[in-house]
Amino acid sequence: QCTHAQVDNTWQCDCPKYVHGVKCETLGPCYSEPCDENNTESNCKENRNLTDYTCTCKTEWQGKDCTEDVDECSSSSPPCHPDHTYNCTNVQGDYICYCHPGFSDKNCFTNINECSSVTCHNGGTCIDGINSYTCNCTSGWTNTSNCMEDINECTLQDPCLNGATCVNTEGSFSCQCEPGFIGNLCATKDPDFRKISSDDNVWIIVGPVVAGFLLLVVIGVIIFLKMARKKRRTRGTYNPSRQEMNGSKLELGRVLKPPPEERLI
Ligand SMILES: [Ca+2]
Ligand SMILES: [Ca+2]
Repeated sequence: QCTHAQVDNTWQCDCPKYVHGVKCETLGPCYSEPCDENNTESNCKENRNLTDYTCTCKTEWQGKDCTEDVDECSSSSPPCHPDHTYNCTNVQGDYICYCHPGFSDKNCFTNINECSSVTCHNGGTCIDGINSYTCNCTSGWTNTSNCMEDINECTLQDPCLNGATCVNTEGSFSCQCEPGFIGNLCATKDPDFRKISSDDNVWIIVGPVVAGFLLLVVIGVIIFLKMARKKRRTRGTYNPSRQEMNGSKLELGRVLKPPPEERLI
């Protein structure tokens, strides 16, 4: 596309890319597109006197025309994380980092958060590890099953004190205290219970026994007295039941006889 100025006999040409000269008669060094277009960041650049060109390569490529692969794995600073990678493999135009379990991304820098796919139950907290996680369970739950399994405190180490009965529950346990003890673990002596047992409780048990004994004595005395009267009436007759009582009547007689003697004296 040229225009000719007749006045001063000059040409003005609009040349294609990398074509130079007043009449576009000179082809520049980039005209032949020497840079590999897939491997370059920007267009080919020519120097001022059109004797040379420069290709700006992508990082994966090198060489004048960006056609040579860069061996990233052999470079002075390999891209793969040194501690998270067990192998770096170079390929044309790229490289591959083989990450240790638990790490991800192209260069193995990311510690995978295993907690993102885990639920710790019953109020537990997930702690991310390397290729692992831990459920920090609330008390009463075991972390072997993401805090879903109850700990049987009673079978592990009976926490109840002073002879209390341990009762396991989901996520906890309880102690059924022996009389005289209170508290969650039955560790405390019940001060009220102490008074009852030392004073009142003795008489609750002993009182009826004593009362019953006294009652029996009174009844016995009454019966003895009645028998003593009947003894005189039934003397000389055969009566097994009376005779059975005679032993005691005789004793009673002995007991009863002295008073008249005393009176006689
Ligand atoms: Ca490479
Ligand atoms: Ca439990």
